[in-house]
This record gives sequence, C-alpha cells and structure tokens, in this order.
Amino acid sequence: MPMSLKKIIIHPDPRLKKICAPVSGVSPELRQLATDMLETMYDAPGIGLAAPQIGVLERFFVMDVACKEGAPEPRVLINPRLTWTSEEISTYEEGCLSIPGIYEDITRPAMVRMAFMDLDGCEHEEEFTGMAATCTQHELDHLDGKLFVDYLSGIKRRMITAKMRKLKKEFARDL
Ligand code: GNR
Ligand code: NI
Repeated sequence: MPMSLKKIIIHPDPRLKKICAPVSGVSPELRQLATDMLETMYDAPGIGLAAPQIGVLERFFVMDVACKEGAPEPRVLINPRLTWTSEEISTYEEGCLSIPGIYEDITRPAMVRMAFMDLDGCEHEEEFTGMAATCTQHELDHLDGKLFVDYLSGIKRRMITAKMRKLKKEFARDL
C-alpha cells in the first residue's frame, strides 16, 4: 500500500476549534484514514494525532507512546470518552503537531479511564497512566476543539497564536 502522508493543520484554524461528530461505525475508509494518520504521526514525528488535525472532524485519534527503542505500539481510539479521572494530578511539558516548536507545562489528572471502540468495532475500557494519560487527554481535547494553549494564560496564548500566524505566513510565502 502506498504511503499517504496527510497535511497537518497548524493553529490558528477554525477546524481545530470544532466539536467533532461521533464516528457512526468502522468502515474501510476509516481504516485507511487511521493508517494514513499513523504514518503521518510517525513521520512528524509525534506520539499522537487526532482526526481534526488532518481536517477530518470526526471523533477518533491514533497514538503510540511506546519507548523509542522498543517495538511500535500503534493504537486507534474511536469515539473515546472519559469514564474516570484520578484526583492525583501530574504536569508534563506538552507539545502539539498543530503548534510546532512550542512546549509548555500542562497539569492534568495523572490517570484516566477511557471507553472507546477499536477498528474491529469492539468496545473497550482501559486505564491510562503516565505519558499515555497525558496523550489520551490531549487527543480527546482535540476532538472537542480544545488545544493545550487553551490551558495557558490569555497573554501567553495570544503570544503563541501570533507566533503561529507569522509562521504560517512565512510558510505560505515559501510555497
Ligand atoms: O507528539 C506529541 N507529543 C506530545 C507531548 C506531550 C503531550 C502531548 C503530546 S501529543 C503530540 C502530538 C499531537 O499534537 N497530538 O495531538
Ligand atoms: Ni495535539
């Protein structure tokens, strides 16, 4: 199968602010999209990628939080929803493929349980900890039109948004 890398949408963009629609069921098109998204994520490289980041406004994301040295562990989570979050919190320096070059400390629940469907249409519920807990929450936020910069102060967020506008303008000029 030929590689088909998708273009990752850069903030600010109205498509990154939308609440995405539930996936109605698994289909060959969805499987192909998930494959393309995993390839795009590995190529970037990143540890997660949500459908709206490639302009598909549907509720699914891919991720792989396996350690770099080990075997890859590609995951696809469809219609994910939180069923539990820990009282315990943790802070990670987050980045986003839609906000290249920006890294900020973000505090979230340290553990979550998420219910979701897999590519075979089977329902699961799973507990995520550590980096996986951060990543699943970051990706779920994308499906609700939320970016990690939305957790920052207004001043900081506006500074980052201005930087991204400038980056996009310069990039457009280079094309
Ligand atoms: O590649 C990514 N790394 C990352 C690091 C810390 C917290 C979250 C992430 S997700 C990000 C890829 C991305 O933008 N997913 O939406
Ligand atoms: Ni992101």
